[in-house]
Amino acid sequence: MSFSKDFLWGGATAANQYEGGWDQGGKGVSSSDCCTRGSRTQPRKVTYKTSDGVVHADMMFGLDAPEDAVFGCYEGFDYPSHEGADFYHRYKEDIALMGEMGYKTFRMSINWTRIFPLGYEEEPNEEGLKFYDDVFDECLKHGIKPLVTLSHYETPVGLTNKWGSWVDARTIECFCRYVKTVGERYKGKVEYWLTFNEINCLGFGGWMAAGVPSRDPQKIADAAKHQLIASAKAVQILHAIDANNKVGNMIGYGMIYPHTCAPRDVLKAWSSFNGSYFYCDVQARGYYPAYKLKEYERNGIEFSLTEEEKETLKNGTVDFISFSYYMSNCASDDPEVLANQGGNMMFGVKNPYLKASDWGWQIDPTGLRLSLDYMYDRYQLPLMVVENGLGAQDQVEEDGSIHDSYRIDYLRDHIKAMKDAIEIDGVELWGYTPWGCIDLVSASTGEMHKRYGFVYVDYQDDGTGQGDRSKKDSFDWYKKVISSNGEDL
Ligand code: BGP
Repeated sequence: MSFSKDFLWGGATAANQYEGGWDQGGKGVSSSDCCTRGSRTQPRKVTYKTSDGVVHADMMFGLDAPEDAVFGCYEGFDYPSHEGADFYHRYKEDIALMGEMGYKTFRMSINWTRIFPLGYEEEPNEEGLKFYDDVFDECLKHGIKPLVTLSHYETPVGLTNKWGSWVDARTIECFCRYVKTVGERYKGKVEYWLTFNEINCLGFGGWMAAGVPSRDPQKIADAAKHQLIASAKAVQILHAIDANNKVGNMIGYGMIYPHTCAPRDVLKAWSSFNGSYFYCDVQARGYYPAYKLKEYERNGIEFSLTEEEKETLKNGTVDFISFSYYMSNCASDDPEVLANQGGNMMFGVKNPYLKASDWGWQIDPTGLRLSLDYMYDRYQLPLMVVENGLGAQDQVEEDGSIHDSYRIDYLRDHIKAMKDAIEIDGVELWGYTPWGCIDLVSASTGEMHKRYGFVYVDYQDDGTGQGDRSKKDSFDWYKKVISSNGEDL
């Protein structure tokens, strides 16, 4: 036996890409609502207004908005994540499909702006609270335990427009009010929580991760500090509400190999790794690591913590660690290699031993085993893999069937790798929730045709389609995996 008898098999989604109903039920505007559709070659844009008119700025790398920018959804662009995959109206149908597959857990997020539309109100929006009550009841009816991300790329734009979102310490209090509200409301219904999705994205994707409209390193450091304090407070709030609550963090992770065994490449890989570990170190250990403090000092970043803040971090460490894993990366310190090699997504150079998805994400199941081993060794805490999967273009046959053997192969190999990490290396793994278990909008491109699901959703990039659901071949396969507790792959 490798997977424990109560292993949490399931699937993962996020409100900003799945839920839709972006302006219904009293919901406010969130950071992702202001992002336009992009493509593999065209970055998504964020829209804001200044006295000179509407600006469309690169969501990831080009965003440095002036102080007077007012973010919002302005005309002239389509916003596919406004509709998502319409979970808002179809949650019963979708959760029934998850139940049919035998899910033990369903990772989803609460959209903060459904509860506090501007982010800083004193009183919550009852209609929003009621929606998630219904969703959680539906999950429990099917024997599915919700795994809830408190903030998944959906920061209230009200907070950005008011004071720059997480750059300002007052956002901590707003977030805590939100956490307390949902923690109390869903007591007994939700037991597993995650604080911030891929918190380590803040360094290069401040808008996506936290509604931060700037790339200024000082502002990013301030936002990181405020999020880390908020995360620690959230852990304490949820523990105080219910001793059964288990609160984890969530980081975007993946092995970073040295491109060669040249010591300088090894050093480069090691220091690149610190970028992934920093947030996790604080959330799991309760203090800032030495390498980060040195980096701030070197780069002239102002940073300090009061005694009270230090206590908060110390007393708010997580119960478990969760991460997303799609690919591994390679680091090189050789200028010639860097100049001549195409990278793997955002970092590093291409690994010649690995194949890649159509989006250039290099496929590496062994990297997942190594990631689990590294994480477990570093923190000695239970782990969950809360995102993993293959984004691909699916072909619907004339009879409506979808033969996604490539997806099954990807997932099978990664499940085998998890199994080895448990059986051979002794890692404690609580659960596995493949990403986009039902098709949804891509975070990086804002498109529909990069699909991950076991369930196909008939929406296309141009907004056509009826949103009908149908099962792919991987649906029955995953059902069998769950019913055999990972033995029949
Ligand atoms: C992670 C995010 C998800 C998800 C996933 C896949 O970084 O947490 O929100 O979207 O990546 O990425 P994409 O949608 O760009 O294929």
